[in-house]
Amino acid sequence: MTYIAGQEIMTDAAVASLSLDDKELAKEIEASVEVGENASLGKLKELGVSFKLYSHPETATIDKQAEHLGHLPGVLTKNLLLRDKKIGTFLITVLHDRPTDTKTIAKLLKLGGKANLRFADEETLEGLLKVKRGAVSALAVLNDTGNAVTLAMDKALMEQPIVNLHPLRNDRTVAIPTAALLQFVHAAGHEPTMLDFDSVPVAPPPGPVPPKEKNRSDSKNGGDKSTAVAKASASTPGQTLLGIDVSKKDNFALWYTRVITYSEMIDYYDISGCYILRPWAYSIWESIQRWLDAEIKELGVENSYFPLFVPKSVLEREKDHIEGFAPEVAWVTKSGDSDLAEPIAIRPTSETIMYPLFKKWIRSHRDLPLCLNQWSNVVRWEFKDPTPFLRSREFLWQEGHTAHATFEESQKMVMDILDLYKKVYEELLAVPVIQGRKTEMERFPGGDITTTVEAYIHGSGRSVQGATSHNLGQNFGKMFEIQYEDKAGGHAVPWQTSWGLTTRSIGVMIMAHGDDKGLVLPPRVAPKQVVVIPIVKASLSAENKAALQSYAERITTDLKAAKIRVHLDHRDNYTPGWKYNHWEQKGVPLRLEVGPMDLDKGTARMVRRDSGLKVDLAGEAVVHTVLHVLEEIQANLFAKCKAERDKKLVKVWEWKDFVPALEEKCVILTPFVNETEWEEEVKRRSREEALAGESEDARTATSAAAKTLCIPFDQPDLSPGTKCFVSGKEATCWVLWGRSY
Ligand code: 87F
Repeated sequence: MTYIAGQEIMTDAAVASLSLDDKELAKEIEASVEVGENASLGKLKELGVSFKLYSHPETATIDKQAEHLGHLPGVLTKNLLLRDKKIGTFLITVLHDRPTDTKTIAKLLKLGGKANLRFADEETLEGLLKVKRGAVSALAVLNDTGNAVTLAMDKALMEQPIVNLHPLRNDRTVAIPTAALLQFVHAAGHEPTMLDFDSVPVAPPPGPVPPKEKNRSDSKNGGDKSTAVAKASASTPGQTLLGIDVSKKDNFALWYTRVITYSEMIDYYDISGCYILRPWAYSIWESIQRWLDAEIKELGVENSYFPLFVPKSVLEREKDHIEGFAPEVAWVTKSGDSDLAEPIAIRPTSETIMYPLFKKWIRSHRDLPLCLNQWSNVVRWEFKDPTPFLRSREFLWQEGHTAHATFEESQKMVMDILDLYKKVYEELLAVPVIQGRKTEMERFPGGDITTTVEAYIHGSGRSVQGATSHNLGQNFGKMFEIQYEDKAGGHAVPWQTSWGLTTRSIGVMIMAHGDDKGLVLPPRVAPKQVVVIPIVKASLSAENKAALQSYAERITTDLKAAKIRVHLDHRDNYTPGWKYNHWEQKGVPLRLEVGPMDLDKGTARMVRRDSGLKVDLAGEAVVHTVLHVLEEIQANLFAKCKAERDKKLVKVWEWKDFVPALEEKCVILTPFVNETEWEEEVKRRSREEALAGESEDARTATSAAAKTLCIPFDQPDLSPGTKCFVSGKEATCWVLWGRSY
């Protein structure tokens, strides 16, 4: 449940299962704000702060809060009320993974060696802040009207855009801009003391525990990285690196959130479901674009650009096509304060924008084939749980639209494109896909045939539609009255196709390969394929430093000359250990460490991101080894992902084995009668049975139901008389089922 300053109510499906019904909750909040029962929300409202409010079961600890809300945009905080009888009482608000032992906090507060901080008891807490243990946050200073409490906040928190806090009750969490939190505490008469965790030696952040170096002649320099990180935090300001603090296996959704933010791919935005693609992510999109753009041009497709806006009358011209999608269309209804004469839709797809022009341009058989593509953004105002890349309200894609003289020619285009989509996934992103045709129920209703590539996410057990390619038949041609004079001088309607691949593909790749250290990028799309890290020790003479620097530069230049995307990280305010972690989180396929011993011996140490394997290379072998190993990593990622998928790809012949296989996170091939009623029945029954069962996944999942993914082109043998797994009728084909995104 999301509530924005009394104006907008939205369901966030990730917490929806835990929420009250939308209307009830909105009313409750409205009422509580008005009577001042939940004064912190009232204060936010009074200050004009936009906030989101999440409802969830009571979360008395930070771990519980993280479990329920860790996947949401913004950070969580740890909050403590500490007291020294002589010095005073402190409300401490720090990033959730900070060490909060009283000694560290006393040091950060600069209280001197004599301070004796203790956790305040419940009575003190309730007396001063009027809040229960487990519901404390910085917002509680509102109740400290006598200024008995000193508020101390994590300095690094100020760099975070959004913070999630309990609004004085621990069955709610409010998300506000961090700047607004400052505004709030100021308005409550508190000037927070800032705690600078970089100023005192603290333990290294949780997350990737760097392996101890063995047999590394330079281990004194780059050696035990956990020490390196600890030292980094201790000695060099601004070096704190948050590690991925949750494993992919334990909490997939939270892991994904951490990976995409810590790798600097995604940042969040004030509008739910809209995300910023940072350069690290956009560069991957550019790689996909570069490759696919060249390939579709080879097929004779030309790029073009059509407007973002669609007049209402045009969008609704083709009612059947738009009907099911209507709730997702976003509209512009005003310019300034004046209503527009006719509302204008923002394109959710461009059939209705392009086809009136197809009518104008296709007059003779000589105008065919007309094959256009556009790279653009589209907006679909989805109400399902948004997930960066996988389901966002605005996304980037290419949409291709072609018109042909014959069905055969159009179908060839459909299949050629589908093959390119398979290659994008398998050869660029290293994710195996299954090609097939959608069932009647799942196909795009505006067309005749929908073909698809379906990927599988091992970590969540869910499938994803990777891209689709449609044969539209003559449906749109008839609707838009596209007619041309054929060779015989008669009137003919062209056969059309449309096809699209979106930025969702990047999300699939992240989910498929990422690990507990962060992103793992396939070399073919990695913005940087190699990072070179010089191991420069403070004790090195200026002369040796310069020599090491130019050695690292030479290696970098050689790699660049071989067209390898390489980055030399020569920043002198970060330790090598910090840099190792940083580039690992960002998924760079290979790291080359060069230390003083390497300089002497003319070597470099190569470390693989996919396997962690380390090899010392002779200088002259660096370029060709790197080229070879990059290919090996690409192949290895695909093979690993395919093996994981194949392990979960099972055949089921009887209904009794179906839901148990789903619970095992399988994608399931079944003999099927391929009738819509039976497909609906499977959806209904699988949801019911899963929800009745014990499975945590099913109960918390966005959708517990299985749906058909496709009728794979690659059909196993179906001997005559084989029964459909659900209806008992004679099966007509093998169908692939799964839970999906
Ligand atoms: C949402 C709102 C309005 C999907 C929508 O798959 C319309 C639509 O037509 C809509 N969501 N679709 C189907 C899109 C079909 C087709 N268009 C070209 C593609 C690939 C690219």
